[in-house]
Amino acid sequence: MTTTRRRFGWIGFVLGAMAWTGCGAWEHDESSGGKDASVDGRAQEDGGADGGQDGCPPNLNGAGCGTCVVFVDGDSRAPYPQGRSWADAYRNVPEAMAAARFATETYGEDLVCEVWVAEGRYFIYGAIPGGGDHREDTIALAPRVRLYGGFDGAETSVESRDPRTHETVLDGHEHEDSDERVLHVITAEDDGMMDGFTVTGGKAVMDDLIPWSEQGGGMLVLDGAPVVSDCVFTNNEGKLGGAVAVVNAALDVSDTRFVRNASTHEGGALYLVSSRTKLASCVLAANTAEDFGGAVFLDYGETSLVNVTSFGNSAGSGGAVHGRPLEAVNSVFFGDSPDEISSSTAQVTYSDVAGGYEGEGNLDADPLFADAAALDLRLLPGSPCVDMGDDASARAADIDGNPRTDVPGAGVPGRISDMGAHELVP
Ligand SMILES: [Ca+2]
Repeated sequence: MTTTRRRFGWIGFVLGAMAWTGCGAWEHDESSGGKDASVDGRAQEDGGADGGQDGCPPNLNGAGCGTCVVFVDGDSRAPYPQGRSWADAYRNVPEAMAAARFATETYGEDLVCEVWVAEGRYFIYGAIPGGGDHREDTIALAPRVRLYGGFDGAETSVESRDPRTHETVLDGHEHEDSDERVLHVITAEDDGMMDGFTVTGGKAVMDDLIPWSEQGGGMLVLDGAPVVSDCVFTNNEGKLGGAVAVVNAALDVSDTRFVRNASTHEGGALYLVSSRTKLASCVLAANTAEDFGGAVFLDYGETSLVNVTSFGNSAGSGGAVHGRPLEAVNSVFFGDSPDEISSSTAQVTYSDVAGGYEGEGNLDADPLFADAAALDLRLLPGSPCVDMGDDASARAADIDGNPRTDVPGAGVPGRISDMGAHELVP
């Protein structure tokens, strides 16, 4: 695939000026020009205080150089950044991902690299240098590389960041006022993970010369089993899968919102073909498809929805979900147009489905969202969905991290979990 060739070209661009000489020596290649000599000089002068460590390659430190973190901050003023600390942060994500990928592929099969991205908006179109088609610029997930957003830009651990406070946006546009957009903001052709981002602005439009150009404006998954958690996909477009397309691959998504994505054909938010995809504690809201599956289109494979709330999606058929085979539990499908679930083989249980759906524990009732017009889909006290889920299927916490809570007098005695992405905590 063209994007793969360009990605490896980019790694060479970043790291070609340096050479690993073994036994802890990371030296500059003098033949490559004076600019990188100052990079190497900085690394030797302030490597320790800057997050690096004497004798380790850039981004590696700790015992045996076994810890790898690559920093990204759009406000970084480092003249020749190597991503070794917040002060030395790269200014864009693809550059940092290339460095992390290089480290994992070079320094051992057990090495895991984390990429820490500070709050702000990162434009992806044009972020990868070179003369290629910038519509193909993308953030390529990779095995053993963990991509984290939501940092203020001073943290020293992943646990201390807060993505809800420090929104970190991966935007497929060239800049704020540009009509130029990438085909896929994120691409996965193997395992990988991302957590704590807003993904927006991708537009997967058909181009006969570019394979998969019409699938997954926000994210295209073609192989492996990547993991997405605590993200928002919004205002992405595609012919097949406005936000995400998964074809012959797996995807595990949790605590994630898909809002106002659009497809000109199938799958306003997600297009899943021969995939193994699980959505847990997710919201699907106000997505549109002109033909099938306002939020989700699926065909073959295994698709599982656990504690999902679907509202305000629309399509020609299957306002929330179209396709087969589907398994849904502890979920809410309400206010989608013209219908909720259009599927010949769906197992739906312990769920609230407008218009009703055959299956154990199902309801047909207004879920009483807090403010549906504003897409605030938390449950109000008195909601029929409270304490009506199947506890064995529910995750321990809801999309906001609230624990499962037994509300006295609500639901079925002995049951704790609510239906939908949100747990009512009185
Ligand atoms: Ca409950």
